[in-house]
Amino acid sequence: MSPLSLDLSPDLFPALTEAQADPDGPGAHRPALRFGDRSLTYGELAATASPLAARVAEAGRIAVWATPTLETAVAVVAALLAGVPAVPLNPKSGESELGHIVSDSAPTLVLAAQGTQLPPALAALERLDIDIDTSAPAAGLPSPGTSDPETPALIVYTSGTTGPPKGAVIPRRAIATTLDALADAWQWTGDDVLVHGLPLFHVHGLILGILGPLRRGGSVRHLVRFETAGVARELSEGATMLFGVPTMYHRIAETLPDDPALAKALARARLLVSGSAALPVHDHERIAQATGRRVIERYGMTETLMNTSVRADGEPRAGTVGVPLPGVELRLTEEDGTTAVEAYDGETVGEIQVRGPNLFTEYLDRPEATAAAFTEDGWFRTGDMAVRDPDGYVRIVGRKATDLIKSGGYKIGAGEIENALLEHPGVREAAVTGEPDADLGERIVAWIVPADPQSPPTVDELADHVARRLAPHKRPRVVHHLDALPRNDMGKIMKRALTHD
Ligand code: MCA
Ligand code: AMP
Repeated sequence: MSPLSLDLSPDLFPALTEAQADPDGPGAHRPALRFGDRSLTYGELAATASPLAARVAEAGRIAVWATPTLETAVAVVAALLAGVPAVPLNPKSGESELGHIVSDSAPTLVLAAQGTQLPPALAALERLDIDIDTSAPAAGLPSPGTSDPETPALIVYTSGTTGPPKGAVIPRRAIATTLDALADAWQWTGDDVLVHGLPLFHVHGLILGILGPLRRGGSVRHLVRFETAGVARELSEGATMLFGVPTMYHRIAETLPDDPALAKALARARLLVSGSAALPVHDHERIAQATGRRVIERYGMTETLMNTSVRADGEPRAGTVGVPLPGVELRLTEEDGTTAVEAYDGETVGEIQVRGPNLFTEYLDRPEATAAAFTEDGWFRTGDMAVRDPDGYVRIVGRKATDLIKSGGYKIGAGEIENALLEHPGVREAAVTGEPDADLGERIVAWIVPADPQSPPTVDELADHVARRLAPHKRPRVVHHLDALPRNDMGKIMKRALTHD
C-alpha cells in the first residue's frame, strides 16, 4: 500500500481554483458536472458558484434542498468555498422529519433551485434561489487560506436505533482525506468520468459522488434517476467508473441476462464500486459472469466517511470490503468494546472500531451521544461486526444493533418508525424489524396491535402515514397484526421472537 501524505490544504478543489485563475485556460473548459442534459465546465462552475459563495459567506449555517440537480452541486460547492456549513435536506422528507432537522440544525438560509416549491416546514427560513447563470461576472473565490481544516463542512443527518436522526458534523479535513485515500486506493484521477444515480443528501452520493470527482479535477454524470439504461448509455459513452448501492447492482444483475448492451458497457468500465450495505455474493457472481468484471466494495459510515476498500490494484474478492484505507486505523474488539482481537483468521468476530482523519467531529449539540460513540482512547465504535482474513481483508458479518435496518442502502432506525406508527390513531402498539429482501437488502416490517381489531389499518395506510411524516424509504413494506406484542418479564418487546413468526 502506498503511503498517503495528509493534505490539509484548505483548497478542496484545486481544479476549480485553477479555472477561476485562468478562465481561458484548458482547465476551465474541462467538463465538471452533468445532470441529464444540463452540464457545467470547471470555468462555468467557478463562475456560478463563486458569486453564490460570496452571498452565503456571512450565513452561520445553510440548508440545501438537495434535489438530484446541478443546483444542489453548485450550492454545496458554494458553501464549501465560503467555509459555511451546509445541511443537505432530503426533498422527499416528510413534515416531522424536516421539522426536526431544521429545528435541530437551525440554518439561517435555505438554498433551493429557482422555481422549486418548498414545504411548510421550511416556511420560516429565508430562501435563496440558486440561479445557474454562467454569464455573470465571476466573483473572486474566497481565499482558501481563511478556512481551517476543522471547520464544519457538512452536517449530514443519520438514523440511530432510537429517537430522531442526529446531525453528524463532518469537517473539511475528513472530506479531503477520505477523498484522497480513495484516490490512492482506486487510482482515481482527473481523467475519470463517474456515473451514478445516488441521492445527494448522504455521504455516498454527495461526498464521494459529487465532491470526489471535483476534487480530482474529473467529471461526474448524474443520472437524475437511477436506471440501468442510463448506466449502459454513460459507460458506453466514455464514463469510466460507476458508484452504486447494492440494490442498484442487484437491479443490474437482474437486467443483464436480457441486455447485452449493458453487459458490454459494464465490461468497459475501469471500476465498478458498491457500498452503503453488503452486496450479496450471488449478485457479485452474476455480474462477473455476464461482464467479466468484478464489482469492488468499500465500507464507510456517515460518521467515519470511508474506512476500507478493495483496492484497484488488489484482489477483488466477493463478500469482503477490502483493507483499511491509507491513514485509517482499524481494529476489531471483543464484547467489552476495548480488548483488541489480534486474530487474522477469517473466523474471530469483533466489533469494528476506527480512528483517523476521516472521522466526523461530533453529533450536533449531542455531547452525550458523541461521547458514547467513542472509546476513552478515541476509537469510534461502528457497531459493525467483522472478521479479518489472514491478508487483512475485512469481511463484515453483521451488526450489533438489531434496531438498525439497511434498506436500499439507507440506514433506518426502528425506533423512529415505531414512534411514527404510534402517532396513527389505528395503532395501539408497534414494533419494527427488518427482514431479508433480495432487492432492498432488508425490508421494513411493522408489527402492530391495532386500536380496533375489527378494522386494523392497512399496509398502504401505514406506509403513507410513515412516508408523509418521515420519508418514503422509511415506509413499512409489510404489516402484521397481533393481539399483543411478545414482551419479557421486564415488559421489553422481544423482537427476535417477532422475526420468527
Ligand atoms: C411508493 N412511493 C411512495 C409510497 N410508495 N411515496 C410515498 N408514499 C408511499 N406510500 C414512491 C417512492 O417515493 C418512489 O418514488 C417510488 O415509489 C419507488 O420507491 P422505492 O421502491 O421505495 O424505491 P426506489 O425508488 O426503487 O429506490 C431504490 C433505490 C433507492 C434507487 C436503490 O433506495 C436509493 O436511491 N438508495 C440509495 C441510498 C443511499 O444513497 N444511501 C447512502 C447512505 P419516485 O419513483 O418518485 O422516486 S449510506 C452512506 O452514505 C455511507 C457513508 C456509505 O457507506 O455509503
Ligand atoms: P450510514 O450510517 O447510513 O452511513 O450507514 C453506514 C453503515 O452502512 C455501516 O455502519 C455499515 O453497516 C453499512 N455499510 C456501508 N458499506 C458497507 C459495505 N460495503 N458492506 C456492508 N455494510 C456496509
